[in-house]
Amino acid sequence: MIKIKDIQARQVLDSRGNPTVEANILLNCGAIGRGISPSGASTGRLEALELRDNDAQYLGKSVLKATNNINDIIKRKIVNQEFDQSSLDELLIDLDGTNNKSKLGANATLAVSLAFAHASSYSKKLPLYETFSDTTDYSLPVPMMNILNGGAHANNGLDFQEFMILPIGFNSFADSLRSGVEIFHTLKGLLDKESLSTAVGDEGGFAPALTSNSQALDLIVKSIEQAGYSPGIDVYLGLDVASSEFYKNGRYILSNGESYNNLDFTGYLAELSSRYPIITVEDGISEDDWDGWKILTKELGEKIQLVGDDVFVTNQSILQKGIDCNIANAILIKFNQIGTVTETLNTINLAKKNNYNFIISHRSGETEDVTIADLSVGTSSGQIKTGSLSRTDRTAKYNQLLRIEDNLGPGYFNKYDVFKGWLK
Ligand code: 2PG
Ligand code: MG
Repeated sequence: MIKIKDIQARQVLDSRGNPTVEANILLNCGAIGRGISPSGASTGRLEALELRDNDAQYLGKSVLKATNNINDIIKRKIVNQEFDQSSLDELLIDLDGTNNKSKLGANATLAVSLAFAHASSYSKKLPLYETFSDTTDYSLPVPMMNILNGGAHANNGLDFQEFMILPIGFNSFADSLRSGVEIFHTLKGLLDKESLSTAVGDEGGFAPALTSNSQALDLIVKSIEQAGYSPGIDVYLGLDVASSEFYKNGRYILSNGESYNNLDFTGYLAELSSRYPIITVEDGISEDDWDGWKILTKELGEKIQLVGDDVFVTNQSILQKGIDCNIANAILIKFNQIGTVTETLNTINLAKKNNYNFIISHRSGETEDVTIADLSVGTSSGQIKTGSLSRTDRTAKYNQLLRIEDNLGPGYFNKYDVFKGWLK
């Protein structure tokens, strides 16, 4: 148990220039820790609440209610008291008292929870990733790099939100990262040549005005080859369809006017994943279409990874329902969808126990906080989704993984077969 001496919260900015919550904790032993909450754009309906002021400041987006909750309600309960991570998180959950953190705000509880994780690892003189694990079973994750952005993260008319590369066939995280960077810059050259925009979207990937999902995938395959790598051997592809964004009245409606029911949309995704070396598809079906999820999982669940993001929202009880209904085979993990470190670890443990893959993920609104890099190593997630190869809010996480790899030494990259024989 560790005694907290002081806590201070303030409003800072995220990568989109919107306010977010930062908390700083000082322990009695002199250790300090800082946590900053990220923020999503294509959020799941059942995510924990991000408390915003909705007044005249920052176009309604200021978070002074949340920072005041920390500086007042939470501070009064934790200063001069002793905690470990789970007892602190339990107190935050009890103090909030709602099932979606709507009283204190998940942006407030998470910033405190993260700050405590940092302070406590500092006080124990341990790297942060060690504090997320009971074992020494670490691994460096395969990065899912979102090099072409669409959907709610860009204004280019692409329906799918993320077109990702997964450089799997490498011996180290550093080499995997290097290949991703080389492919990213090669893609830039290809776009330039075709007079397409090389401006980037919210997660640092390019956001050119393309006419179809196939055109995006063709460009990526070409850039992998031109960079000197083999698609489907060294480097695989991944999609975040974020289909809840274009699911209306029971149909999946694309911007070219095509409209599908869940069966046909599954067929469309199956066709794409047979034509391209796609190994993972996130939110291929909407969070409001569990029947569709069953169809998708039956059709593709043996062949590729099917990731639930909006549908599970890092929530243990929703994931349990998904497991019971046999939907998806993987979950995306985002701290701020649930609001504390302990609840996040509980959801991860449930996924592990049920043989579901879990992927540690950033949000589209990020900051200099790199905790997710440590979380992915400490929990041996095997995969991390943290954007493209530009913008410091994204590359900061990759840089932290480079530091951790140096610290651990060789042999930790892609150590376990998280792709379960899905490699074609
Ligand atoms: C997602 C995330 C991160 P957002 O949908 O997976 O890429 O986006 O943070 O906007 O929900
Ligand atoms: Mg998603």
